[in-house]
Amino acid sequence: MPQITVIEHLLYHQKESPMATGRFTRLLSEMILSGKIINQEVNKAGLVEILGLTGETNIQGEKVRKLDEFANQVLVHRLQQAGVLCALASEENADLILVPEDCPRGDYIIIFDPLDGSSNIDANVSIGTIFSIFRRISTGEEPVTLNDVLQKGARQVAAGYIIYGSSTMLVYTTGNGVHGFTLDPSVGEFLLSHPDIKIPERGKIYSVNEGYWHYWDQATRNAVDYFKNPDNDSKRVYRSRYIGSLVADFHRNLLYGGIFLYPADTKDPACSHGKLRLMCEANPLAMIVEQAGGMATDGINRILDLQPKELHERVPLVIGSKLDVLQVEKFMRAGAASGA
Ligand code: FBP
Repeated sequence: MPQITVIEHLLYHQKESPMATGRFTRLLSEMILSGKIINQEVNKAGLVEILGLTGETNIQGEKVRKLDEFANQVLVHRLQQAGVLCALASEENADLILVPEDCPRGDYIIIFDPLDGSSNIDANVSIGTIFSIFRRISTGEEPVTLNDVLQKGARQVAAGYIIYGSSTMLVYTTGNGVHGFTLDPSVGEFLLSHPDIKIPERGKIYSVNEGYWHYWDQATRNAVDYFKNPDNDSKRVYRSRYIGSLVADFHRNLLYGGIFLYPADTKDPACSHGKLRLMCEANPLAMIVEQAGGMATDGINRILDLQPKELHERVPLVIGSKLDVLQVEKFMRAGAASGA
């Protein structure tokens, strides 16, 4: 396969859309550079004073890790001065981050989870950066408001993630399929390694934290139970795989086929609507999985059709191979109908 860099890939696809101005390529270049800087720090985390906690607690009520904070600072700094954004939102920041007066601005809005799976950082488990890109709604001199950001996922113009694992990969979509690029450390470039990724229609893997079984409603239990003995058909065995790092679990299922679930549960009031964030986790991964032929729901409703009400709202997430997600929907609808 000819060695195509991600920027060449972007420029090639940019030609296909007459409206293209190069501003999107500029934005993604800043995301890519930020990813390379974060990757450097992640790779040598055990050698430099960057493991462990900062002592702060973030808007999610989570203890902030030093690498989380580092990744967030790199992204905010690089993206704010990119000249193509009017606002940013981070999982680590309670409020919208506006572009300073003295910086050139644009119409794009980016929402990101600087380091997903951060609870796994110190144990050298794959983690990732997730991003979602919209165009602002308001026009002209009007100030950018939350209304510009709280758009349905279906209005995303692009989404992607960078996974820092055995190799570092960028996976993104602009609505023209899903493409994966692997970072070649010897040239410092993300090179096309997984063109036009398609997720198998039915998987062989289910990923869910079964440690929360006792906090699930009956419909959720029935759905998860299904993957342990699908249609009593011993030939169809699903393997259980749960890394506890959303990007890593999602990426594996995207390539191999499978389903990831983070249902609502009663273990913690904060998780009564699931743990994962709609804007910076569910929406971008939902756009990617749909572009790869898969599906993403909150158990019943399409994630990309959900109207966000808050920047950090949580949502139950069922995502992956289409036939597996539809299977879960059957149980959730039956549960909703019977009030189980
Ligand atoms: P953050 O690290 O970005 O807060 O992400 C949340 C997360 O770590 C996901 O990556 C993962 O899927 C989930 O939480 C694991 O949660 P749990 O430990 O409850 O299974």
